[in-house]
Amino acid sequence: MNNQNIEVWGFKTFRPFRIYWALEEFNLQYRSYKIGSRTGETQTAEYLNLNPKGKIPFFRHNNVHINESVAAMNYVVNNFDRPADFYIPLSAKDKAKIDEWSYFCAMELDSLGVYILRRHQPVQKHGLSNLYGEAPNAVKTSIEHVDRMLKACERDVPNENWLLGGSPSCADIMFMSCLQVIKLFNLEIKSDKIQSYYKRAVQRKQYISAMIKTYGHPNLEEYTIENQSK
Ligand SMILES: N[C@@H](CCC(=O)N[C@@H](CS)C(=O)NCC(=O)O)C(=O)O
Repeated sequence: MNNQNIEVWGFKTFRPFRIYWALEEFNLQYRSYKIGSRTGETQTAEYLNLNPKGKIPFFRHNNVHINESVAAMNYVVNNFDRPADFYIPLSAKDKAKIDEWSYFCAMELDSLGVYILRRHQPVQKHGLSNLYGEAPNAVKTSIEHVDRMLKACERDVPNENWLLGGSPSCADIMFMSCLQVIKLFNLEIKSDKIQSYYKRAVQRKQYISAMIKTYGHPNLEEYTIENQSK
């Protein structure tokens, strides 16, 4: 497919990161607009016309407009020339496994985990309780949920390589994007296996390029949560 005119809106947070990592894996040229959520930039008439949700990320390729990060990541990996070192599943089993990781990450780790925490933590702890209300029990149970879900997926995290074998796939993009936020919020990752998977993954060149594009730094340690987009 023609790879001109790829554009991404949004930065400083884990959801645009998913798209940047996919684009870097596919070595595609793209234009990125560094706008943050809740800065007012997502609420202009011009932006709302592009993305009525008023959120980031937003992805555009010619007349294809996508306002969900997972859908945009999948669009990139399914529609451009496949690089040798990125795994696109061919078997029904591996396709299902990648879907399983993607939905698990989007639903259990992101929506029911770190995003609940983000919305209801007190502002001093980098939450948005000023907007969404304090909810200590929701915060407590979301932390417990992340812990339980990491324990549940540990069995499927390999001791070497990537989730589906020798090359990264969308499963890794999704899992790493969530592990990033889990680390930003200083939640404990109790599993040594997941810790060592994370340490391997952050060394990948394309991951580092996507980190720089998203956060302005190659690694999370140089980045503080105060800087992150909401
Ligand atoms: N399901 C969406 C979630 C997008 C989302 O919530 N983005 C956050 C920043 S990472 C945002 O723009 N929040 C502002 C708001 O909720 O108003 C996706 O994965 O793209």
